[in-house]
Amino acid sequence: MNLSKAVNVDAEPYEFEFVPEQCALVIIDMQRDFLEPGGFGEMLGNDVSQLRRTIEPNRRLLEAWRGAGLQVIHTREGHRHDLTDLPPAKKVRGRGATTIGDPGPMGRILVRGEDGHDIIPELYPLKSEPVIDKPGKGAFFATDLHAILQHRNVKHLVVTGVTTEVCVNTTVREANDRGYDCLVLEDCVGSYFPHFQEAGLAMIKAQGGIFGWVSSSEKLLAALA
Ligand code: TIU
Repeated sequence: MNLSKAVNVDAEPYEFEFVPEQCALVIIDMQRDFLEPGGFGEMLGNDVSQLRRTIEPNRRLLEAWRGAGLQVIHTREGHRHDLTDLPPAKKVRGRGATTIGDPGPMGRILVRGEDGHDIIPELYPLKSEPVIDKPGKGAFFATDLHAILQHRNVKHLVVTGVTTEVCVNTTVREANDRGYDCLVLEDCVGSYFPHFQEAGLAMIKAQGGIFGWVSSSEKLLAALA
């Protein structure tokens, strides 16, 4: 594959064009805390099984992306052990009996270094793939993601992960304002709420692609083949 030759993907609102060597796959927060029982997602009152359909399409995409020699970046939402980067408002939001930093079956909830904070085994990062630890919903806030992308001359992002309307949407909006073209793959992003999945994707591609493009892993893989 010629990594400097532009590729076109069937997408909405119109085809997404990217140069493979200038494109990174950004996998958002595919952590046990969101996808397995006993973590942050369940603590917020969600049925985490809703997100698990995203695992296999992400796994296939990641395998193909790595096989083509393209760039991969992973993110994780979470906080320092001493919780000094946890806004008090985020700690108390939801009025849950258990909150961020409290002990759970996978360790302290949403705390770096704990089992629940780590990425699920199916999508585990390679040593060569940067992992961005972020304290917020957006992957650009209080992280070095923009610097890493700039150093690597990245201009286009393929964004996958969870959840569609929260960390995926926030990151796509942050990326869009920084000048990146974002392609979101509907089968590789997931929400605890079907209507937010639909609305979250509709908002991205509306108004001529106000925040970016929407396609599927099947269409992206077909374009790369
Ligand atoms: N609650 C919810 O839908 N999501 C988050 O809190 N974080 C991410 O989306 N990663």
